[in-house]
This record gives sequence, structure tokens and C-alpha cells, in this order.
Amino acid sequence: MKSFRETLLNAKNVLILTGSGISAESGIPTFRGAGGFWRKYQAQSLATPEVFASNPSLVWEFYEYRRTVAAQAKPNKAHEAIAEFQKRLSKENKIVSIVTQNIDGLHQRAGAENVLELHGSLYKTRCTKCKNVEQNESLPICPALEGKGSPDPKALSSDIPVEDLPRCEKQDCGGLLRPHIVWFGENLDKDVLRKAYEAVETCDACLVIGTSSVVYPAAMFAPQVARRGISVAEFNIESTPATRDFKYHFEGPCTVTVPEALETQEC
Ligand code: BJW
Ligand code: ZN
Repeated sequence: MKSFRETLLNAKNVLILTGSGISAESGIPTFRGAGGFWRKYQAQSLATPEVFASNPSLVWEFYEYRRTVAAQAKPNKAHEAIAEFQKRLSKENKIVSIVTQNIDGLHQRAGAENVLELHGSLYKTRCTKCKNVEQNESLPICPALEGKGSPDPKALSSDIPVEDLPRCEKQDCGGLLRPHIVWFGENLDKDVLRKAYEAVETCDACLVIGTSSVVYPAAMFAPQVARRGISVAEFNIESTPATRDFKYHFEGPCTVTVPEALETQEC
């Protein structure tokens, strides 16, 4: 830890890459593992365009639940340490780029700026007809979804008629809205991806926090940084397929290890 903290003291351009593990201690289940179930479904089996096309009501119930859980959650000590670190370094004209796979908005709520959301946001919608993207924090997102989305495996699917699901309010459109989230097999936003690669190619230190490093293209980023000879530190409660690529691995809950790495204190 002392050695990595010294690296950070000399760094001018730090990349912080995060995954769902950083929000676990805020009460938001991770994507894989025991918490990654909703009803009888594994979360990843619902995050596809095919399931939305065949059963938009089920997918909207799933996201109504996730929007409620994330809205009730609070940023934790790891989110806060990152936001404070970014502020502190920006006063010294240094860059801290935060690239997250998360869709929960907790980095921003902790005060972080210019967060690159690789996989979109729980609080944005996209019209399937006119493609308009909008911020939407309403709970419920529409009257028909009020009280829907219980994670109980015994809960019955509501089969809400498609015309009662969230609809586009642009004049003369009325198209079905979908979550503005990158599902499996879909491309990431080009602009977001370009900015993320810029950070990958220019950073001189990197932290990779709370991700299983199995979903591409995000899984390539930190190993790519390490191949340039840059120090990468992984913060996780367990090893991942990428651990061997990195110089540092800090095992433990990130609300403990991340503040220890980032907060101002004597080395
Ligand atoms: C703690 C902790 C604590 C817990 N402290 N740590 C190349 C090779 C093979 C496949 C592909 C490839 N390129 C593309 C693909 C296909 C696919 C993919 O990667 N598949 C793999 C699964 C094999 N990728 C895509 O489809 C992407 N699109 C794309 O690349 O388009 C072009 C293309 C398509 C097809 C072929 C080729 C090219 C899009 C990916 C979109 C991912 N979207 C999701 C769903 C979002 C919706 C939603 O949330 O509802 O994003 S998937 C899901 O995984 C979610 C997450 O952001 C993402 C990453 O998961 P994450 O964050 O790492 O969470 P977990 O749960 O996996 O891990 C948690 C970690 O935290 C664990 O390690 C814990 O130990 C740790 N932890 N508590 C510290 N307290
Ligand atoms: Zn529309």
C-alpha cells in the first residue's frame, strides 16, 4: 500500500475503473454471484435486447425495482474517497478520470465529475422509435409500474399492456421507451468509448475497483494499461481473471482499502 500511495503522489493522470462491487456496501447487489438474481432470473439473462423485445413488461418491472433500490442507496466511503481525490488532484491541475460500468449514479451523487458511464444509466430512457435520450428519475416511472417489480421469486409477472409501459413524450412520437442501458451484444456509445480509451492510453496510474473483469470491452482496459508498464492496483474481495496482470492487488472490502489508498495521510 505504501508503494502504491507513492506512485499516486507522483501521478498526474489517474484512471479509476469501477464495477458493481464498489456499490455492494451501499446495498446494491453485484451483477454476478448470490445477489445477482431477481425473482428466478439471473440478472444477466434479463439484460438483453431479445428479452426486452419479447417481454418489455418483465424487463421494465426489473428496472423499476433496480431504480428504486439505487435511489434509496447512499454513496459509501469508497465513492466519497474517489470524489474527494478527484477534487484534490484537480486543484493541483492533475486529472482523475472515472470510468464506471455501473448504472446506479452513486459516483456522481458522491460529488465526482465527468463520470464516464460505459453501460448507460438507470435514470435515462431511450425511445425505441425516435431514439431520443432523456434523464428520468421518476418513481414509479409510469403509473402502471407503481408497486411493481418485487424481487420475490414467487411474485407473478404483471404482464402490463405495452401501451401502458413508459412512452415517449416527444410530439407525435409516443414510441415505447427502454432503459438507456447497454445490454449484452449491444455497442457502447462511441463518444463514451473514445473518451475511455483516451484515459486508458494516457494515464500514469490506474485503480480497478469491484469488478469481476469478465465483461468486454471494459475487461480489457486495465490489462491494456498494465501492458504499457503503468502501475495498476486492483481492489476486490477476491482474485479475478485479471489479477495476475496487475502490480498490486488489495484484497478486502473497498470501503476500507480505497480510502486507505486515496486519502491524505503520511505514507
Ligand atoms: C467487491 C465488493 C466489495 C463485491 N469491495 N469488491 C470479447 C470476448 C468475449 C465476449 C465479448 C467480447 N467482446 C464483446 C463480447 C460480448 C459481451 C461480453 O463481454 N461477454 C462476456 C460476458 C464474455 N460484451 C458485450 O456484449 C458488450 N458489447 C460489445 O462489446 O459490443 C460489441 C460486440 C458484441 C458482441 C461480440 C463482440 C463485440 C456490452 C456489454 C454490456 C454489459 N452490460 C451489463 C448489463 C447492464 C445492464 C444492467 O445492469 O441491468 O453491465 S452486463 C453486467 O456486467 C453489467 C456490469 O456493468 C458488467 C460488469 O460486471 P461487474 O461490474 O464487474 O460486476 P460483477 O458482479 O461481475 O463483479 C462484481 C465484483 O465486485 C466481483 O469481482 C466481486 O468480488 C467484487 N466485490 N463486493 C470490493 N465490497
Ligand atoms: Zn420518441
